[in-house]
Amino acid sequence: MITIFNEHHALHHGVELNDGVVMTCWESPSRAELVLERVRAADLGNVIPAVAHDEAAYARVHGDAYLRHLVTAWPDWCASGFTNPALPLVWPIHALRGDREPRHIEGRLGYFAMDAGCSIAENTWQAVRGSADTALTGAAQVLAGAASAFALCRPPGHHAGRNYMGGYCYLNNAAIAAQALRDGGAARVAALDVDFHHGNGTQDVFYDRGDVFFASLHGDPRVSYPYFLGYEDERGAGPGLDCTANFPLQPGTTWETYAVALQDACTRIRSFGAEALVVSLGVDTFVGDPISSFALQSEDYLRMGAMIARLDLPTLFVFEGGYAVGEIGVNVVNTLLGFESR
Ligand code: Q9C
Ligand code: ZN
Repeated sequence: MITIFNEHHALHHGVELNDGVVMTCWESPSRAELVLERVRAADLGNVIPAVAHDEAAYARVHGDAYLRHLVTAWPDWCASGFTNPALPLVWPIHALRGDREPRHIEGRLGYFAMDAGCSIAENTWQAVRGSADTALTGAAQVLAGAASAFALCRPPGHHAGRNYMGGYCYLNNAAIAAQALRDGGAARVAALDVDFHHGNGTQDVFYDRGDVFFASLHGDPRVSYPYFLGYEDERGAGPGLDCTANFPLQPGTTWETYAVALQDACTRIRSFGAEALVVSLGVDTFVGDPISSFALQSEDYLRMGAMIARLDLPTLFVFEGGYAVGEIGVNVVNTLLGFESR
């Protein structure tokens, strides 16, 4: 399996609120480097650089005003006299006006964000677009006939919606890749999200569409981030009704329980008639993850990969979360090796 990698990912290491204090994010450059190291050690296959894409490819998934915000946030933040990483501090929740984009950068940051997990600094945009380019390069590999590919994206993408960032995610790499597969000729595409956290952004992008199926296995939103999406009764809308499937799972979930839900998700994807598959591959389901609560073991990822392979679809793996850096390489590469063992 070919791996796509963009070295500019390292230009970005954000800050987030942790225990009431601004700290560097769990989502760190070392994550991608450790996965790459394991890809090489396991001889998974060639590693190729991401091909730069035009912003038009991102605009297939994201709104123009949001993309403009991503490009101008840092210069506008500096022009307002600020000097530290940009973070939002006010959000247009419920009864407040969500229909007006403020002009001031301080207001705009909240307008286009779901949380304070996505800081913006001088080189953030370069890393973010490089990550989307990594996914797009992977999609191109699959469209060219590769049975599978691994987009080693960083920063991750599945929490980013059409018009907002959140949870370390700015552009939705998996959604952009799924759309590229559609645009490249696949009539029906499935996005399977196995990150511990619900893929709220991917669900947002495809919720009312009948051509892209979205399935997510994740920590129950009653007790797990992102808290405000990912319930079982979210099934899609309009032409997309029953093209979204959510599998909320409880803290402590082991492979035994997880496998049942994953099999269900795969059955749904098979009956949908997908011609290509994008897997949002987060390994924060690992028992040792510092910010999540499932209990998968490293060997379970071999089984996960093998189960996904049984769908027998051209498959693009897109890297998402996973914060147990000691085991992150083994867990990711085990999934890919399990897939290849089919
Ligand atoms: N203090 C992904 O896995 N914060 N994003 C959790 C930590 C947000 C996770 C609380 C976690 C976002 C791509
Ligand atoms: Zn996650």
